[in-house]
Amino acid sequence: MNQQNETQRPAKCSGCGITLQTGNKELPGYIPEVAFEREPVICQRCFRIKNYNEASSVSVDQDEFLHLLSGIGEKNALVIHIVDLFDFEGSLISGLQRFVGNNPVILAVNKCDLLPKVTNWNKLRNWMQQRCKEHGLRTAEIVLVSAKRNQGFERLLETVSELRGQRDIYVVGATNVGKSTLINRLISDYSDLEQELTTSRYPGTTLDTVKIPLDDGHYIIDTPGIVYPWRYSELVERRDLGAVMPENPLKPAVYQLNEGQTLFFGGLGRFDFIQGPRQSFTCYISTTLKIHRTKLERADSLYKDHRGELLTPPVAADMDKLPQWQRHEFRIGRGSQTDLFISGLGWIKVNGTEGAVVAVHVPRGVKVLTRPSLI
Ligand SMILES: Nc1nc2c(ncn2[C@@H]2O[C@H](COP(=O)(O)OP(=O)(O)OP(=O)(O)O)[C@@H](O)[C@H]2O)c(=O)[nH]1
Ligand SMILES: [Mg+2]
Repeated sequence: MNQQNETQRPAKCSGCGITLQTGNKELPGYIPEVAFEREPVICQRCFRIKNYNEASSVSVDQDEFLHLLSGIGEKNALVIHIVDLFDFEGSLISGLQRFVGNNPVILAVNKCDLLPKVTNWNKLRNWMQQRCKEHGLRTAEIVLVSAKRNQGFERLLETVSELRGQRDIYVVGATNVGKSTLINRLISDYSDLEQELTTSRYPGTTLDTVKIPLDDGHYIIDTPGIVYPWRYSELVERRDLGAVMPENPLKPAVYQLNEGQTLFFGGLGRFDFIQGPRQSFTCYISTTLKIHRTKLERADSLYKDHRGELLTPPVAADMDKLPQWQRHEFRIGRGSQTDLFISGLGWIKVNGTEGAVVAVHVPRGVKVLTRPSLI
C-alpha cells in the first residue's frame, strides 16, 4: 500500500513546476511529507505565495531556459508569446524567431486593462505589428488580452483553435508578463481541471515547465519567464515593485513644461526638458509613483539632498542598491508623435510638434528608447 502511494506521488510541483524534495527546507522544491496528502500537491514556496502573498526569491537558471526555448523549434508546437503592454519593448523576446523555427507564433499582448480608455483597437494592433516587424518577429496573429480582467479571450481562443492542429501549446515570455495568470484563466473557464498555477506580483514565480493536459491528449505548457536585466521590475527592491508596476488603469499625467524644467519619478528616475518651445508631456507611469517638478538647474542638488526622503521610493536604505543613474539624451524631431519609453517604468509622450531636446536619467542598464506614440 505504502509503496503504491510512493509511486503515485507527483514528482513536480503543480504550481511552479519545480522538482519536489522532502530533504532540505532551504532548497527549492521543498515539501513537507504531510503536504503530499493535499490536493493539488504544491511545494512550500507556492503554498506560501498563495496563502500569504510571500515574496519568492529563487532564481531560474537562464541557460537551461534558453535551452528549453531552443528545443521548441524542433517540436511541432504552437507558441503563445505573451508580452506586457506596459513594458512592450522590454518584454518582447526579440530573438524568438530563431528559437521557434517554423512553428506559428501568436503574440498575446497582455494587461491591456492598464490602458486608459482605448478607442481604436485596430490602430493599436497595427502599432504592435510594426514593432514586431522592426524586431524581426513573424506573428501569425496579434491578440490583445487582459488575463486579469478576462478580456480578449474569445479572439485568443478562436486563433488558437485555428492554428493549433495536433500540437502542444507553449506559453513563453519574460518574467511577470502574466503567463501563468492567462493559463489559469484558460483552465478554469475551459476545462474541469483542478490545477492552479502559482502567480504573484514578483518576477520569477514559475520555476520550471508545467505541462497541463488538454482534452485531446495534447498539452499546454507554462514556462519560467526570461529575466531581462533592463526592466525596472527586475532591478528595484521587491518592496518597490508595487510602486513601479501599475495595477489599475494608467491615469495619464499631463505636464506643461518650459525648457529647463525637470520631472522626478519618485527617486527612481528623472526627465529633463532641455530645449524647445513650451509644450506638454504626458507621463504614463504608475499612479503610485509621485511625480515631482523642479527646475533643471536645481535638479542635481535636489536629488543629492532629498533622495530617499522627498524623492522616494526607494527609501534611503535602498538607495545604493540600484545602479548609478545614467543619462540618455534624445532629440525629438519636428512633427513626430513620439514616446520616450523606459522599460518597466512606463513612457512619456511628447505632445509638441515643434521638436524638443530631452533627457532621462535612469539606473544604468535600464532600456530607454524612443518610439512612435502608442496612444
Ligand atoms: N493589470 C494586469 N495585471 C496582470 C494581468 N495578468 C497578470 N497580471 C499580474 O501580473 C503579475 C504576474 O503574473 P504571473 O501570471 O505570475 O506572470 P508570469 O508571466 O507567469 O510570471 P513568471 O512566472 O515570473 O515568469 C501578477 O501580479 C498578476 O496579477 C493583466 O491582464 N492585467
Ligand atoms: Mg508564471
